[in-house]
This record gives sequence, structure tokens and C-alpha cells, in this order.
Amino acid sequence: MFGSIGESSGPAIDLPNRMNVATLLVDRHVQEGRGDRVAIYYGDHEITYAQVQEGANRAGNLLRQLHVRIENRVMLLLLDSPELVYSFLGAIKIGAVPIPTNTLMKPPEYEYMLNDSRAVVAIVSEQLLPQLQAIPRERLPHLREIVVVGSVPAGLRSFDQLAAAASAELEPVEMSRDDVAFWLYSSGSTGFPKGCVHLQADLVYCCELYARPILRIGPDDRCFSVAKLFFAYGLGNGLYFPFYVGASTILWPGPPTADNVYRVVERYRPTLFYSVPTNYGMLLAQEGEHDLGSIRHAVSAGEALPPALFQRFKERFGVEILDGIGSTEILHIFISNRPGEIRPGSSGKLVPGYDAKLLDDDGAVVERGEIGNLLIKGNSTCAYYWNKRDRTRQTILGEWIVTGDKYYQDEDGFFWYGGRSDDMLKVGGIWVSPVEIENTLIDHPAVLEAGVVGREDQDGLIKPLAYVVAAAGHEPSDTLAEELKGFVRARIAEYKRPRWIEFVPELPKTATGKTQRFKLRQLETGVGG
Ligand code: 3UK
Repeated sequence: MFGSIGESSGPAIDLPNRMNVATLLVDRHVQEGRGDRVAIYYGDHEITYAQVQEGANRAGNLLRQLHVRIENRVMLLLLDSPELVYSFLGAIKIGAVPIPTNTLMKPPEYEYMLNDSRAVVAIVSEQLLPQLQAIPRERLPHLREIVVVGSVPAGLRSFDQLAAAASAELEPVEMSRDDVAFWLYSSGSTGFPKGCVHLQADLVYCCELYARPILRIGPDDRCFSVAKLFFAYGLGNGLYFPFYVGASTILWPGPPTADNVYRVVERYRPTLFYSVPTNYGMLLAQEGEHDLGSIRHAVSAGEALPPALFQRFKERFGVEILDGIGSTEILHIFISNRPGEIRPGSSGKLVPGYDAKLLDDDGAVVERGEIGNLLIKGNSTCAYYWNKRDRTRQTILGEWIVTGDKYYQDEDGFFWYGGRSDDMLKVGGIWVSPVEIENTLIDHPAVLEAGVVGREDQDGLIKPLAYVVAAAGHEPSDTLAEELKGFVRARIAEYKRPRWIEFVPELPKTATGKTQRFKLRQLETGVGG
């Protein structure tokens, strides 16, 4: 292919045309005699592959009893738990389309995603139920049932009760490898999140191209993903990677504080550990003796891992973190550092089986060493964005997908991250839109205008900084700054709150009145970017 760089030849992958990917992930292990092996560690429970098969069968049957049919969408608003695994696999087994959904959002986003997807059933953890109950039912014309995992208020359905009453036997519906298997929503700079439509074969490619060759994952591995399973990153790490090879996963529903992560690692002793740079920073900030000796490989993704964090982690724990870049659209990691071949600060080399192109703004291939817009070709890429024709056409160009990332490639083939081509920020590995924060700030009476950009914290990781022009009659002060932070926190997901507020007399604008965020970034660094 003209203009492509790097290897395109990955391992040969032979997928039957007729398949149901849930069979590969669960039933295959039971059929081949691995039913007694532990699939999930959860609290005091050790759940075997035979038990996961039963759980998935019951979940598939309970969805059918609620009249979920082939191709119907099912929203999963679940903390990391066995029920998330059962619901995801059970839905796929009946040909329905599960949508693991970010548990940190607020009701307006859930309303949007439920209506955009026309999910007919939502399965929700009791802790998250209030987020759905805050939406008036008449605003959700497609949602027929809410099924609750945990203790159930009167009038709602109980996952446990329905599952117990459902049959433990379920034949997988024969699908094609090109049929839709699941969706994942990804946030953009403006508007609501976009549903990435993923096919049955996509996750097989991620296992065969990344998890097997790069991580050398095998049946004796124990995976622990600090990134929750509703992220595309976590879904591979903690669900379909281990289940593809008959390994086990440690599921843990709580927030990923350093204490919690250390406790889980020391109790269950994972061999594969997956996290995001912010969390590696949190682990390093915590004093004390901790035993990470079980970890064979530690993986970082979501945002670039600063080399200082790599070095400090290696010095303190003797573990080298493998940084790799993935996206919800491409499903998992497509450029990665490899064990024994790490260049700290880089994203590593192309994962064999993927192709990359770096183009200038006119679409010409850049010289080696020059920064360009990264396009990727690979078989795990989503088919399209649901209901977003224009966004799909701008992003998926035939076999190539525009990542929105700027990169350069060094002489040895390593890729170095050079920022985004839009204004989106990655905060703790999660998308944050400056526009959304600005729009929220502007709702406060003391704010005339706001412009949000990223600023590096002490670990070299990006967090949102808001430049605010105070409205007439309001004096800038530390008290007002704190009030504004609290105001944002109460309205949109907590991780989106600005960590710093700087009051300015005015914002740099284009002739057409658009805020020039690149100029705000220059205020920050004194240089471009
Ligand atoms: C950025 C990185 C530098 C980059 C993801 C692993 O993050 C994931 O998916 P998202 O859709 O975001 C994708 C965007 O995040 N990014 C991710 N990893 C890195 N930037 N270095 C990195 N190592 O802007 C990319 O376009 O949330 C990560 C596996 C699956 C994933 N979906």
C-alpha cells in the first residue's frame, strides 16, 4: 500500500465465517475440558469457566425472557463484577448487542446513550441505579426494562431472581464474523459520545495481534486491570484477553486508589497488570513496602506514560511498564513497547498486523522523523459510528482510520506521541472535552467566558486548567475559584473538574469569535502546541 510504513504481516488468523464469539470465549474452554479452571477472582469467590458458562447462559436466557431479540442493544451500567461478564457474554450468545457503559457519567449522558442506541434493556448495579432513575421514564421511549444487580427497589427487576429462574442451558446463535457483537461509546470534543460499532471478529484480532504475541498471555496468567471493564482498554485486559486463552481475571468493583490497588495486587497476585499513567503516579506517590513480585508485565495506555514514571516504577518495583496506544475505535493497542525492547517515553513500535501512515495536513506522507497525523489500518477497527454518518466519513477512510493523534517515528521505528489534532484532553486516561467544561463554567453567574486547556501536573500528566473571565460585578478570588471547581464537579463527571482556575481579563479569539485554545496553551508553556 502506497505510503504505509512498518510491517503489515501479522500472525495468520483463520476465522470461520459462521461463528459466535461468546463460544470462543467460554464454551470452548468447557468443551475442551477446562471447565474447572478459575476464570474470575471476585472477593472471596473463585468462579470457574463452567460457572461462567452457566452464568452467561442464564443471563442470555433472562434477556430473552424480557423479549430481547437478535441485534437488540442492551446497556450494561455495571461495576466490575461477574454479572458484567455474564451479561456481556450472555447477550452476545443470543446475538444481542451489549454496550458496556462508563459508570462515571451523569444522567443527561445516560439519557442520550439510551435513546441513541435504543437499548431495550439496561442492566445496572444498584449503586448506579440513581443515575438512571434521575431520568424521567417518559424521556426513554425505547427502554423497556431496568434489571438491577444487587438489592432491588420495589417495582424493578432483580438480576439474581431472573437469572435463578432462567435455564442454565443456552445454544449460541450462529452469527457471522462480520455481525455486530458490541458497542462502546467514546466521547468527542463537542456533542454527546459516539457509539463505536464493533463486530464479532474484532476482539479475536486484538487477542491474536496484541495480547498473544506482545504479552504472551497464556492459560496460567492472572489479569488485573485497574482500568475498569467498561473502557475499551479494560474490556480487553480484564475480560476478552483472559477469556480467549482460558486465563483468569481479578475483578474488583471499587475506586482505584493506591491503597486499593496495592491490596488487590498483594491479595490475588496478578501476573498481568494493566493501568493508566495517572494511576502509576498514584502508586508511586504512596510510601511503604509493597510486593508487586507476581507481575510479569505491567501495561500502560490511555495517555502517554512520562519516562520519569517508567524509571521510578522500575527502580522501586523492578517492573518495566509497557506503554502502548490504543483507541475505542480500533478497540485495543496497535502501537506498543515490547518486553525487552522498551524505549521509555515512546509508544513503541507498530503491532504486527496493523499498518500506520503519518500524513501532513495536505495528506502527503511525512519524512521519517517528522511529525504527522497518524492513520492506522487494521482488522479490529469499528465498522462505523452509530447514527453519525459525517463523523464516520471523516474518521474511517476505506481501510484507514484517522486516530486524531500526532506522532513521529524515529530511525528505529519507535513512535513518539506529539499531541492531538483536536483540543481533546486525556485525563487519567479518560477523554475530557474542553468545550464541555467551558460550557458548564459559563452556566455559573460569575463567569462571563471560559477557555480550558491542559496543564502538566508534577508527574508530567495533563489535567484541565480553566482560564476564566469574571462577569461584571464579580471579583476574581481564591474563594470564587474554589466555588467554580465545586460547581463543575456537581454537574459533570468528577474527573472533568478543572484542577486550576486562572482569572484573565479576556480570552484570545479569532475574527469569528472562536476561542483560540492554542494561544491559551502558549500562555501556559511560553511556546506553541
Ligand atoms: C490517547 C494515548 C499516548 C490517544 C485505549 C488502550 O485510550 C484508549 O482509548 P480511548 O478511545 O482514547 C484513545 C486516544 O487516547 N492514547 C491512548 N493511549 C495512549 N496517547 N500514549 C498512549 N499510550 O489520543 C488515542 O487516540 O479512550 C487504550 C487500549 C484500548 C483503548 N481504547
